[in-house]
Amino acid sequence: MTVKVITVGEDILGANEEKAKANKSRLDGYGILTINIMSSPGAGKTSLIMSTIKSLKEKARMAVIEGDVASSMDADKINEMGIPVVQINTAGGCHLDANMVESALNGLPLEKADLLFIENVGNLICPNAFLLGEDKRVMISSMPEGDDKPYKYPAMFADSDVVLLNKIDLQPHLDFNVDGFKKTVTGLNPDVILFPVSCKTGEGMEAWLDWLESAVKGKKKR
Ligand SMILES: Nc1nc2c(ncn2[C@@H]2O[C@H](COP(=O)(O)OP(=O)(O)OP(=O)(O)O)[C@@H](O)[C@H]2O)c(=O)[nH]1
Ligand SMILES: [Mg+2]
Repeated sequence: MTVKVITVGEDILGANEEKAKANKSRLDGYGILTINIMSSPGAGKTSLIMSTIKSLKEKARMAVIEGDVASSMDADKINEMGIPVVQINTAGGCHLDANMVESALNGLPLEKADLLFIENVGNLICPNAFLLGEDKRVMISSMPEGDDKPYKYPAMFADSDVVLLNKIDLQPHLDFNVDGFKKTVTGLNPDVILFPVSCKTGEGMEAWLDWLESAVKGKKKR
């Protein structure tokens, strides 16, 4: 007797892809640029969103979806800034999926937004395997994590459009080989755009903001 094999992973991913396409066309209909932000826990996703909101709030109407296993701590911070936000709690789930994002979209004033940030669950293993309906994927890798992360978690780097190397203000305290890191990341992903930044001091943020602003404008024109 042959053993029955159920390929659950593929089926789930297939269904997710369909839902992600529906989310994307819904967001396209509003001309919203959607950014899926991925990183390990604590690399600076919420800090990046908050610092970007401060810089762009006169130029773009923003909204945020926060993904965490538990708590609404990140969403509370965004809410205090007066930006529409929905928190998704995955109750143990280690990534967001398109179904969760669809529910969150129902709670946001999409007709009043130009730019949507989706903060994924902090995890370097699998968030890249789940499309959400985003236009661009932005991965944050922070200096204290070490310069070997692209070797250990290659798919996350390979599947991102932009990599932000965050916490560069800490470089004097760390043995982090910036050139080696850049070489490994571009080896995995030749088309990647890499910005070294500090969400704390603002260093390097201008290049990120310029890229983002022109992406928002490009989306509106379509
Ligand atoms: N020194 C320094 N600290 C930073 C920088 N960016 C973020 N941090 C700090 O790093 C810690 C984690 O930042 P968060 O923005 O909460 O990270 P996160 O990726 O959203 O974390 P999770 O949502 O828990 O996955 C906080 O204490 C931030 O103040 C930076 O550029 N430099
Ligand atoms: Mg966060």
